[in-house]
Amino acid sequence: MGKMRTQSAPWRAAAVLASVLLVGGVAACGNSDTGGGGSKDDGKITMGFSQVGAESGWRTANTISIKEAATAAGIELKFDDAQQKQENQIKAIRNYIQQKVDVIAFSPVVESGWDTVLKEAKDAKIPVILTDRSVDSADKSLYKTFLGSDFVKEGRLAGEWLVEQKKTASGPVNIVELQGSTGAAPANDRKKGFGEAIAANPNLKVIASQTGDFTRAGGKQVMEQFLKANKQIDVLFAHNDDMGLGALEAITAAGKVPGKDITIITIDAVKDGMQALADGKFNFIAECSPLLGPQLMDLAKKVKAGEEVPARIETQETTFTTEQAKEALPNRKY
Ligand code: GYE
Repeated sequence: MGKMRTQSAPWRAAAVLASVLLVGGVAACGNSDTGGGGSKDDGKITMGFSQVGAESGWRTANTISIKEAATAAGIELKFDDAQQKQENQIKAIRNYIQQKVDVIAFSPVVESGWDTVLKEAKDAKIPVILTDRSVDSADKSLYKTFLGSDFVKEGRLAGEWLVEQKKTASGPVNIVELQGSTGAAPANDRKKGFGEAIAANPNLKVIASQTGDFTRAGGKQVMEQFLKANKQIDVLFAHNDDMGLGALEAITAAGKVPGKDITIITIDAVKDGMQALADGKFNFIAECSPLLGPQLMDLAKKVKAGEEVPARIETQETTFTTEQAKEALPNRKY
């Protein structure tokens, strides 16, 4: 206190204000709904996590990141694989509510249809963290934060690269698009971002666009159909590496050279995708990082402690050409 007296008036005012805020903050914590569902208070955090599935290399890397980060953070992880089905995710979340976990985290298969179950979690006072993909719920109080990429931006970066590559094209450039899983945020948003970017050049036309469900098998099968139905395909835009990798087989089987006869753009930058890019079979990848585990565990601790967290935490990402892939590949973690 002696020190306080020597402070100038503005400093004193600031100190008083700070202590008022501090007290206010503590009081708010006491009333907040982040208390962790009334589970036994042994100091240990239990997280219930509902994963989309195991549809892609990205997903595998994401699952490993989450499991490893939970162990490292001393968080007990209950993990469920929804096999790409929303109903399975809803079931898993209801189980976690019943088990009174401290935090629920999940990566929603699709964007819509979450309000009811999220409301159930809120009523049970269990905080929810969205990771990787978001929901379209209007009520933002149904979850604490969303940690993940900007998928519209990824699509836009892919489209902008193509616009630059084809800026001198004098005739039509025919693009086929392999979409991600129907209704999933990354499928909706990547399509949107790409579409907006290529509108800058009227020569660039998406002549066919279908879902390949983010899988290699899906990418191969749909690309086969595209190749049968369309004589001239100049560009493939695949919403993830795996579908692009599946499409490579279809393109080669059709007697075309991937990366040359057909320019291939994908998203993710997982190891197999980066290898295809380094080999010149892909031409461009917009990165989407699956290494969300450590940040997720940090957020879980903060949320459990009743601390404020930002409503949106965006993953930092880059893009790769063939030359850049060759350089980056030896140090890639996934
Ligand atoms: O791009 C794809 C995965 O939600 C960002 O899901 C993720 C996407 C990723 O299956 O490979």
